[in-house]
This record gives sequence, structure tokens and C-alpha cells, in this order.
Amino acid sequence: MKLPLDDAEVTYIAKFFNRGEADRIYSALLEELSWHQGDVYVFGKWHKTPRLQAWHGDESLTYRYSGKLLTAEPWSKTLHEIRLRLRDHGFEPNAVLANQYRDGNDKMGWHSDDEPELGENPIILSLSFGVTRDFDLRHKKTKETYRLELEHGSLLVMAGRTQNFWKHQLPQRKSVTGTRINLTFRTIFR
Ligand SMILES: O=C(O)CCC(=O)C(=O)O
Repeated sequence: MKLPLDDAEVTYIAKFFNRGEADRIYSALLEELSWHQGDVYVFGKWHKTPRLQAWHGDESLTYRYSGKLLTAEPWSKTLHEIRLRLRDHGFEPNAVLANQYRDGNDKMGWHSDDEPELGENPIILSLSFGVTRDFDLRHKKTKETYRLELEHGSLLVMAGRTQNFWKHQLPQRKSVTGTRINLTFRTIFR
């Protein structure tokens, strides 16, 4: 399903992985990835990120994120498998940022994935596993907003000029008790 957004190319595929595959991937990722709580620099102060994260990719790829330089951990078995599946669909990412929202208190604030190393029109391949969470997009100029639910096994593709014109966030949901894992596969230009 292509979302009806101006100045954007956003496509949502609900069952990119079937239920059995998604269950297996979710459990494997919890075990395999080098999860840690990162640091984020906001209004002149360092804070712990309100989620766990992991950065994996091709050898020695670095990525500047929230003012920190991260060096990629190697691909894990399951990440490699997912990458091959994305390749079957014509995508060639070389890195992935993984986010683990332990429960509904964990979140990610408004931002665009527009770091220079992602190039001019980045393709962000965002996979969701675990509990369903709301995801918001907001146009930078018109302030138009769009909300969708990201489900277990789904793929959201943000391409074209999306990052230039829109921000996105994963809002806090205090009533949510389950865990969600998000993988955003990207291509980093060195
Ligand atoms: O968890 C999500 O769906 C959003 C992740 C995100 O915005 C990011 O990694 O830049």
C-alpha cells in the first residue's frame, strides 16, 4: 500500500514476513544483536536513549548518530538472511540500525534520516517485529500528519524525497507492555 502523502514515497507492506518467519526472527534478534542503551545529545546535555539499539553492517562502516560515531558490528546470521531477502526485492543496503523498544515507555522523537552519508534521497527499509506500535509522519512545511500502525513482520519503505520533506516519530504508549524490534536497513556512502 502506497501512502497518500505529498512530497513522499512511502510504501507499507503488512506481511513482508509471514507469522512463523516473523516470530522466529524476533526471538533470534533478541539473542543475536549487540543491544545497548546509547547516548543522545539534547539541548546541551547527554541522556540515555529511551530504547536499546545496535548497529550492524559491512566491515568498519561508521555512522554518525545523535552526535556519536558508531562503528558497525558484523552481520549476524539472521540479519544476513533478512538482507538477502531484501536483495531479492532489488534493495542493496550495507548497514542496519536496530532499535528495541522494551515496552511502551520506550520511544523515538521526531527526526528525519537525512545524515549526509545517506545520500540525497535515502531509501530506508524499516522492518517491525513484536508488538504493534503507532508510527507518525509529519510534513516539515505544511505540518500535515499521518499515523499508521507498524505490525509484526511488516516492511515500511521510505524513499524519494521523503526524508527531505517529512519527519517521523515512534511515540510513547504507556499502555503497551510488549517489546518491539525495529530494523532500519540503509545504504551508507563512504
Ligand atoms: O522504530 C521505528 O519504527 C522508527 C525508527 C527510526 O525512526 C529510525 O531508526 O530512524
